[in-house]
Amino acid sequence: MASKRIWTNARLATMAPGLPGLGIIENGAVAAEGDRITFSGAAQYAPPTDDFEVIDCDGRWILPGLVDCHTHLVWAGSRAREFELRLAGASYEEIARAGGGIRSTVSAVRAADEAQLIAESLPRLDALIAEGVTTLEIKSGYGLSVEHELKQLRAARTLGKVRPIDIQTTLLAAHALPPEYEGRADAYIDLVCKEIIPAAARDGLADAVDAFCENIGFSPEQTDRVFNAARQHGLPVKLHADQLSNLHGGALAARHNALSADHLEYLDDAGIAAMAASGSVAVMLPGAYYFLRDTHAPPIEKLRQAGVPLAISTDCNPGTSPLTSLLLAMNMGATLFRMTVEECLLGATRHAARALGLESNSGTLEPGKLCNLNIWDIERPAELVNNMGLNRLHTRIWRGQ
Ligand code: DI6
Ligand code: FE
Repeated sequence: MASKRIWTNARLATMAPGLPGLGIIENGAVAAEGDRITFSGAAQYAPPTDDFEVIDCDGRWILPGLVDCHTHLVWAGSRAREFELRLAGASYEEIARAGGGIRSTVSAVRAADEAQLIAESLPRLDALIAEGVTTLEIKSGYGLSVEHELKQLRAARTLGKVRPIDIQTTLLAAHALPPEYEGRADAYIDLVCKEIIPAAARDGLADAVDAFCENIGFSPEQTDRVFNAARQHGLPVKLHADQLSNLHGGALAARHNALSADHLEYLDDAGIAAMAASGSVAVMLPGAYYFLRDTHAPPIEKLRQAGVPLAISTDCNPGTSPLTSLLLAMNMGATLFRMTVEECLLGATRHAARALGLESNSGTLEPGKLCNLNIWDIERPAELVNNMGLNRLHTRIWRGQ
């Protein structure tokens, strides 16, 4: 029989859509059978505790497990040298055009076997887990060939077997042009559409497909082709859109009913309207904005007015956001993008789950969802956004355990 556990004497921020704000319940309880929540609400309505293992939370706060919905967590090597070059005045785009940037990580990833990729990625994963992340998206995009993209995706899937966390994988083969395709971007997109996407779909290694639509990445036309191929293989899409320039990526993503469009620093009004109509989530990545010392913030106020759901994520990657703290990402969302505490917390739970198509399983404390939750030693949820570097996680529960 499935184990039955109940967490009592807790204050809940359920993030449930039926409730206002954070869905706060002051005197609450959460019950689970096996890996699913069976009750979440006011203590007075909780089931009798007789056949439950009872965990007294001593008045602590329970929030849903954190969801980091946009990362490039699996890579090899370091780009700290590039960081020094940028500090000395070089721009990210200059370094990329000179063959550094993403391509230098591509060389390191191609040279590594799966075991090395896993070993190098585990400390990053463990940092996120230690802060209460229970669902994590990991993209490929540093292999850029059938063999190496699949290797990266397999490493990502394996991480979910060796640690207590739900991993969603995204194929980002259209991340950069591999050196052997220099000057032949359309031929590389052929490879992505005709070989890499089909292979990842065949092996069940990808839950979604992403692309980097950018002047230093791929054009809107090439992105369209990638997304059409993804659809043919039944895979949902998401997009790195309008990060460094306005290529109307937000609108393009919306046209393809993307789960999300991410970055969006240069998103324009038409893009906002298109995203509002499609229901795509806008994923904010303040770590990259901070690390690149960007000054063009995404149009948060207009996105808010248009009712576009906002998520927030680390974008953990070696070149533009070597960030392994979703808590700090929330702090940056508030300080740099002027997101409210409520937006940051919903953005790292309910809306992040939606950006992964996981809204029926994760992101809130509601009956029927996976029992992924965190017990925090805090006075109020705003502390999770306010603190910079202090981790007040008391207990992390993944799938009921
Ligand atoms: N946008 C980013 O910020 C990362 N990828 C992307 O498409 C950068 C990845 C890197 O520099 O290694
Ligand atoms: Fe990214």
